[in-house]
Amino acid sequence: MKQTLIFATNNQNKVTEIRSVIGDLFEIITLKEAGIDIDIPEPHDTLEANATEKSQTIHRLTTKNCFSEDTGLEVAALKGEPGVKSARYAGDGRDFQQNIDKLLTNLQGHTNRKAQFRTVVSLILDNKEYLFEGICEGQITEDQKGNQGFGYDPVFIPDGATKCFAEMSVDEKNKYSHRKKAVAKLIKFLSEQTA
Ligand code: ITT
Repeated sequence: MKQTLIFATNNQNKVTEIRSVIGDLFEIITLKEAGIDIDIPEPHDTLEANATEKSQTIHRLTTKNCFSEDTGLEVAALKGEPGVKSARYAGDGRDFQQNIDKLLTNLQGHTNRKAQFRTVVSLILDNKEYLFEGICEGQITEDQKGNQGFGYDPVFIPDGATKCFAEMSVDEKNKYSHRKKAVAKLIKFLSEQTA
């Protein structure tokens, strides 16, 4: 029987991307589909602790196997910021455009445009937690381009590509993506458990 996992997120873009990687291997239930309507807290100062907080919150509510992920954009010239604060960089409105504007303003005059997306997945399987990491290195552009994806996608070009994430389809983004790399580790782990 196909394994079912609740995905502890309120971000529909993440659901689309992760479903595109997982395919038919596992069944992913969103919070909405599980009838859960809460704003999961992310109070900690590391991606790992926030990912754990999200998966444990949903596990406490449902007692079911579940996973979450927390992602941050870590910019070298800004000493790793916005990092864990990526969603609320320009304020609690969590506005993608305002976040991009603040990032480009803070990077004005910087020639070092190096950055990385880092995703931490927290899986709770049979009451035990497992963490998986995925990193995608790249550059922050001077101007934004494209209208696909979400968040900082219009200003991030992954190493090895000539266009930014927001100019790519989900499948193209998956060739480089931090999220894809973390989820590939999750899939490998789950496949080994059920083999
Ligand atoms: P959940 O906590 O409900 O999963 P969220 O949107 O709050 O959703 P995060 O706390 O992980 O997710 O926020 C990370 C922010 O970083 C997110 O709001 C985006 O602005 C940005 N982000 C994350 N993944 C991204 C990606 O693949 N491409 C561009 N920006 C991304």
